[in-house]
Amino acid sequence: MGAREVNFDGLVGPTHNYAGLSYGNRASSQHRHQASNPKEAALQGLLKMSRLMELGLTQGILPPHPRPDLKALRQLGFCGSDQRVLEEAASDAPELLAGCYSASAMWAANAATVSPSADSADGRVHFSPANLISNFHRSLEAAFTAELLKTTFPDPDYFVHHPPLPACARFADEGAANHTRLATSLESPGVQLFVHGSQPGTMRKPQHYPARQTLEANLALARRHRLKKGCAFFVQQNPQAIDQGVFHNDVIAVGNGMSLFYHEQAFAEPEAMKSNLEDALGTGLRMIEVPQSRVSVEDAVRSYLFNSQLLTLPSGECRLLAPTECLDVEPVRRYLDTLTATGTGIDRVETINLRQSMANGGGPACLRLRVILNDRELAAVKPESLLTKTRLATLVDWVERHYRDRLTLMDLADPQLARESKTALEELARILKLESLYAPFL
Ligand code: SUG
Repeated sequence: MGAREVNFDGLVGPTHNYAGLSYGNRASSQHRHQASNPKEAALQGLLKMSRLMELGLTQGILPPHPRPDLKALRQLGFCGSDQRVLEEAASDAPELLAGCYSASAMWAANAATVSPSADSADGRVHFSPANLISNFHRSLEAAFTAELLKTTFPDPDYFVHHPPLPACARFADEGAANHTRLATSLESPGVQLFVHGSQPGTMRKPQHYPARQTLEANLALARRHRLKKGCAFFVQQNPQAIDQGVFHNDVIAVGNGMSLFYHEQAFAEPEAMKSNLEDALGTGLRMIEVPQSRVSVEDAVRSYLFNSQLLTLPSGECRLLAPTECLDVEPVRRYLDTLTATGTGIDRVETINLRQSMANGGGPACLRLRVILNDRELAAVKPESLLTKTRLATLVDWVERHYRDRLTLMDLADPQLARESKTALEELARILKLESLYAPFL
């Protein structure tokens, strides 16, 4: 039976803003308090989805989470009418208000870890929503994500939904941003590479910035996803890379099929990793290692070269969909000029403008959750969650009508913004037939 990789992209929500909430994510800190353009951000994301469809790929969508999260603000002690809650939070704790307004669920790579049925002992696709406990604003995503995934992949004959891991530092989990699958084909069992930033009890950890994924979380994920023997590999991120702004492994490595494209300094023990992967996958494996002498870690972080999407097109062509910033960083531009001619198996490089998301540290790969589905599983996906040209046009029109083209942190205090966001999401719920999912949250 055929299988395909479906990218489920997070649709940017109407409250996309730059609040500088993610310590260790350099773009987030650098753009703190700048004005954002939610309309442009959402249209850029939709254009990426449209491009992938044009290339012949199946594209899914994960809609924005309800924001502001008034329930969270009430949990934190703000009370009274919605307006009062927002006004008090704006004057007493603007950072908490920004957290509850964040559109960070757009980075769907952090929504969950997904294992395809070919790798699992029970032959089903397994989903574990990430607990995202390292940042307050992101921890608010887990509950809605869990419900959204159950609604999107409803059939228990094909899909297994686990709850997020326990919400404590020991099991810190940021989803597929630290997880890659390599395999000879989409249908056959593969190898899942789980990457962690810290391992309690060891000295090898970052000195400045937080490690957001633990080994214990990864071990639990592989266990609950019932991965077949020899299918899961656990490797540590280079702690020095984290200290240079590599807050997720997908900022410095991306895998697809039999190719792993990564920076020389991405992993703590690259040689051991290489030989283990070679033993498991055999001769067809392509380890495309980019040396520090060609692209420094700093330039990798600035350009998000490795946050590209590595795509296999229906023709068999391997295409790297990279952020436009790669052309702005000279060593990266030069590296890309030679990439297709050096026997890497990458046939073509294409760039895409996602500057609104990039300014918060989210590139092409951050915006999508990859789900490998065979034909029967694909047929069991909620139909409205898959994009068609018509649905895409409806969503573009919806964004055009509801989104602002400028948002500052001052605007978050305005109750009108909360009303606008609610109205927009109520209409979106009707478009995507998700009324019962949104109702308890709006
Ligand atoms: O978790 N930025 C996100 C970016 C996530 C990128 N995802 C992947 N690498 N897969 C984060 O740091 C910034 C929000 C703000 O500052 O307003 C933010 O949450």
